[in-house]
Amino acid sequence: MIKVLVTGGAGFIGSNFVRYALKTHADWHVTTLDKLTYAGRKENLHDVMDDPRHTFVHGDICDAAVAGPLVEASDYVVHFAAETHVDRSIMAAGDFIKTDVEGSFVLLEAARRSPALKRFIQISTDEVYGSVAEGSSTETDELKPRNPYAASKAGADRLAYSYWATHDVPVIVTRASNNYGPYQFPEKIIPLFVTNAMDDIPVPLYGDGGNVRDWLHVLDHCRALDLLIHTGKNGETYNIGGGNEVRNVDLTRAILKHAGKTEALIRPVADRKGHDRRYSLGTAKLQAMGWQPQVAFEQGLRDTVAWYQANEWWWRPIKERDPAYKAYIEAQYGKR
Ligand code: NAD
Ligand code: TDX
Repeated sequence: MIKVLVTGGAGFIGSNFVRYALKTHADWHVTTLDKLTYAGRKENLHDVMDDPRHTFVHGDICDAAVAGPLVEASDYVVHFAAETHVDRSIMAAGDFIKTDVEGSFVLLEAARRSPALKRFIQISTDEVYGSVAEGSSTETDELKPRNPYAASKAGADRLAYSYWATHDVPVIVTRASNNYGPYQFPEKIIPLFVTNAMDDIPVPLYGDGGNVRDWLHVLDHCRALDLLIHTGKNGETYNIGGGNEVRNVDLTRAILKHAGKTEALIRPVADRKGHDRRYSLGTAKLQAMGWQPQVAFEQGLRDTVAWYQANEWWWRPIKERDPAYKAYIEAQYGKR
């Protein structure tokens, strides 16, 4: 059995990756290491918790006593665990530095002591390039992160690279664009807006709604990671973009249309501080390896809206019964 450690496997992308990995690779044993923060939920893995090829470990990547032996026992590490919400990093950045930078350091130190380790996939983000006025970011572009989340991810991104350059740890760095799909925590724009719309609650659109994000279906992301695990080159960085650049206002209109609601639900609110105007990824490097996104955005968005409509069991407990979530929504949007 090939032993794969997935950190942050109870989060949005991590849980989709765990499910994809178990389905795609009969010879993989997957261990999820997750702290179960507000964003990590066992419900995200409900259908694979009893799979004999999956082990769930509740623990913190910053805890070397827990994380170290798991890394040392692995063939591949796919490191998703992070604090991930830009708005929360603007409110308070401490947890981002702790988990995204220091947590990555703990894992990399363990990787350094693991001669059997074949891959360490450092999941970075397109946000490390900062706002892109024109053209698209390529992997050799300068990093210009502009919010505390992006800066902490950039720190981890280069720290991981340094462990390849210095210690020969088999690191690959990936920078993906905005993911969408099932099991995304309802603080990010798509699940927040879909679930608000279902209940006829206004959707808070920041600024003039003209900010552009590139959307990547989470399964296309998983397929790219799978390819890189098998045929990527250590020490290299790979952009993973969906090729779907959409203004937030157009995304919002599409969500409302698929949810069967009118644009009267759009509520323009004060802009995010330091709001990056546009992200855009050049993906020629990955495409040259044979990867192409397979999910068309229009269909993927329609299916994603349908998933939240069909899975109220998953999100209603968060939105209606989690006091921490309600406090966050009030702090973020109450006076906006
Ligand atoms: P998420 O917030 O849904 O999940 C993060 C997971 O990490 C949660 O399960 C959480 O419990 C876990 N976690 C947090 N701190 C931890 C710690 N100290 N120890 C162990 N587990 C911890 O995030 P996501 O959207 O699935 O993002 C996953 C990764 O992909 C992150 O590294 C993020 O920066 C990156 N990324 C995300 C996107 C996107 O659009 N969502 C795009 C590019 C890159
Ligand atoms: O209520 C909102 N209103 C709004 O207009 C929210 C939550 C967001 N927005 C805007 C801000 C962004 O321009 O929508 C866009 C997308 O926002 P988020 O869903 O918060 O994502 P973003 O800030 O782009 O970051 C995401 O993509 C890169 C992920 O959260 C990161 O983890 C990833 O690295």
